[in-house]
Amino acid sequence: MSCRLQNALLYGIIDLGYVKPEDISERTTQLLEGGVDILQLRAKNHAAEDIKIWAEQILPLCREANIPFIVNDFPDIAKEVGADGVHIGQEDGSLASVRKIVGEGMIVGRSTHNPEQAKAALMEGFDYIGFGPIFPTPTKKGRPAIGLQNIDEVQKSVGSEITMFCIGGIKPDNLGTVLNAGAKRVVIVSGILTADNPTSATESVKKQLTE
Ligand code: TZP
Ligand code: MG
Repeated sequence: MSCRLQNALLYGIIDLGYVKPEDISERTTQLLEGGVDILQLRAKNHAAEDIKIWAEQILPLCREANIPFIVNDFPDIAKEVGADGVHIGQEDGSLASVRKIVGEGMIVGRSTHNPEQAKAALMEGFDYIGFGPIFPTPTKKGRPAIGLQNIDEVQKSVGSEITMFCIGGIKPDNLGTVLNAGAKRVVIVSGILTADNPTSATESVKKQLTE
């Protein structure tokens, strides 16, 4: 599993802020066909019982594509459905508290918003970090953009030890700037989900990441 994580360049998210429940399977298939390397279900302000149902819907599609499936915010749901991992934010408690629920084998990722949080996540033992928001983004309202200036340093320090994904406001047309600033891996949410053709949007960012 850690090898699949280490090799991942593009992290896709099925975010219920952009995807209607009835479109979850179709959108998942599009992202997988386009070449995401890891996929998360993120459903803010939705009931846990719905999130569990959606997770059970997405999981077999990720299994078929041999892609790790991550559940945002809910370690217990991740464990119950047999997901590959769980993602938590700064306010979601310690790694130890999540490990108590999911055990040792599961991927656990942490959102980080500055170099200090990134280093703390490494020290605590998280498997990967999200680092951002790099640019302002409607997907995470109220969270100020941190800009490009720390990417290189954090990628070289923390990112040489655990997998690091830059996140926040990244689109096909500004991805080059993020890569030039030192990023190696990215999470793209609205930049893919609001595209006319999510499959080709995914393909085009994947191409930029692999070139
Ligand atoms: N964490 C930091 S920025 C962000 C999250 C979940 C939102 C990323 O979404 P988008 O649409 O790619 O800016
Ligand atoms: Mg959270």
